Amino acid sequence: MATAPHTLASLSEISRKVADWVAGVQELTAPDRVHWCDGSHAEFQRLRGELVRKGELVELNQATFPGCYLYRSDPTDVARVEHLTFMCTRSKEDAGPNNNWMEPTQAKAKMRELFRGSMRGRTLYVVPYCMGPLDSPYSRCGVEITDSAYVVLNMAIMTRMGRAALERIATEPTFVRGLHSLGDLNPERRFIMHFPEELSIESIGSGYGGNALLGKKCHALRIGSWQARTEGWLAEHMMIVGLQNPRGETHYIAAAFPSACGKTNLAMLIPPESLPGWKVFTIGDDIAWLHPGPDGRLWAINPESGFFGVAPGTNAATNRNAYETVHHDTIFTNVALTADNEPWWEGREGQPVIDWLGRPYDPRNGPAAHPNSRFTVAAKQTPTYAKVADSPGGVPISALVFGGRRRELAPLVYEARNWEHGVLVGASVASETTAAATGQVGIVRRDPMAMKPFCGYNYGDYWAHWLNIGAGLSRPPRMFHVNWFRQNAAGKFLWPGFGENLRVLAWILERCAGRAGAAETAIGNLPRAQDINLRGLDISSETFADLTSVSNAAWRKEMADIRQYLLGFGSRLPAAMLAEVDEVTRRLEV
Ligand code: GTP
Ligand code: SPV
Ligand code: MN
Repeated sequence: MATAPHTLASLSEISRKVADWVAGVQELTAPDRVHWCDGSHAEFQRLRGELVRKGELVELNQATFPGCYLYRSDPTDVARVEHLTFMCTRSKEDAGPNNNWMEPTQAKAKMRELFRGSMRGRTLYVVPYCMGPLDSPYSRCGVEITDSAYVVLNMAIMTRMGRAALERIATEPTFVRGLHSLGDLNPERRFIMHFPEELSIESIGSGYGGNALLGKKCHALRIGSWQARTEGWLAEHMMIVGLQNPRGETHYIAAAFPSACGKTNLAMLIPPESLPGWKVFTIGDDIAWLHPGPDGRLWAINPESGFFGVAPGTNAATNRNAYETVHHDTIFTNVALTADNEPWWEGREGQPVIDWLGRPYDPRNGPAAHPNSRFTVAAKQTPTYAKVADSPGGVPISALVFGGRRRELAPLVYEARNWEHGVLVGASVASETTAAATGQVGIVRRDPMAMKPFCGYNYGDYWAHWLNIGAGLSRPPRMFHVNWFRQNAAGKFLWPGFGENLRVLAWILERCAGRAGAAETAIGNLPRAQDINLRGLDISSETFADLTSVSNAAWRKEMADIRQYLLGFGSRLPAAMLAEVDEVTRRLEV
């Protein structure tokens, strides 16, 4: 039988609504050329080659790091900029005290002037992408328009990008519109604006990470959390990992930690030798979209397809998995170089000779790699990457874990009594700030559910939504809080962390199965030394006691502080949250 010749529609003809939008943006930004991205390997290589020829990408040692390149961002453009990030909702209350707010018409007018002619002399790239597996009903699509080829390369790794995404967009009623331009990279003219009511994002003046890869924090979290509330699901700053115990049972955990607090490392953890028989399956390292399933459980997909991970601290001892993953086909941003033209960062073996700014390394200038230097790499390169990560229905979650970086107060792990208490535990997360965002590092701030920079609406409404989601689950995950970062008086971490964190996760899963014991405290249930497998771990009983100590006096102060914080959300705060605070406070008094 004769077959019709296989013709592919040109990309610009696949979706009328995308093409119309592109035409409007083209008129405003005046680029020299327009390129519609098809997401092919050939396209990736061609764009990468162009950047190398222009000197924007540095080819690394291809013998030891094949397919690896270094990108140096503008020195003033090295992290997310929370003070320049806005939620532009019609009502200020809807954005809430947790967000910067600008009136949408005013924000639009301001951005219009900044975008006018901003792509002159440049190429406008149209980047259609799908967040989540292309065939998943949970996935959501968007199109990013950008004038940065580096952004295109990163989006190609981080999302399902190209023709197939555009074909899906053509069949759906809506898509998220993300307009991005490097502008002049002047921090005075840098803004990241979100218009959730019309599912759009406008970002100018930065080419870095979450400011510029609009599928990530802007779409999958800020706009995503808004869409999720409307549609009855949750968009969270969570990693997802599967753990198979020595009996062969596999369970999935999702964990929310603030930026640079251990999600990527936990997603790729390597079981210590003294815990034989455990297997780890990596699903996601930064974002989880959680949907109530027909079986009353919560099901998670990772909307991303790559990792934009923190480089410093990554080595064969802490995270051999990540270390091996980034040895080929990886884009490094703002790392240092060795004499052999290999990438280098603090915590890696060898010596830096060129720092992240391209200068000869001099320790008097500070760290060789920028503290927020990163690698961009396809998830499927990770040795532990799970097949189910591409499953359209996601994976069922047995436990939700919240955590922060706190040198004091928060114990190694504790379990919430129930969902409502768990929502308070999540809302109580506080953590030391890190280099992932500009500003001072090491200051403890409240970061509920690790979503302070990413929740696209009023936290009061967000907690109400969390409470509603839980009320609708007949088999809700149990909820926990962990802290890998508690320190002794000398400033040394009490817990070895990394692969050894599996001991804590194992206890968590045994609690979910109703098999592990715990001590009840006012703040929740904690493992005693006999409840958790510490075999083969060099830790004294005093240290374990310190790690799991709960000071009622210190926690009374903490709860008073949390109450004050929650009251700041006024009438939007669900009464159930204050009832939970009352309950913990009452337990602390006895
Ligand atoms: P984002 O990508 O910014 O969201 O960060 P993340 O939460 O994925 O953090 P990541 O796993 O990249 O870790 C950030 C830093 O914390 C790195 O320097 C790690 O080496 C360090 N780290 C991660 N896990 C542990 C741990 O268990 N203990 C200690 N002490 N450090 C850790
Ligand atoms: C974070 O800051 O939480 C990150 C890096 O994952 S960025 O993509 O810049 O948001
Ligand atoms: Mn993150």
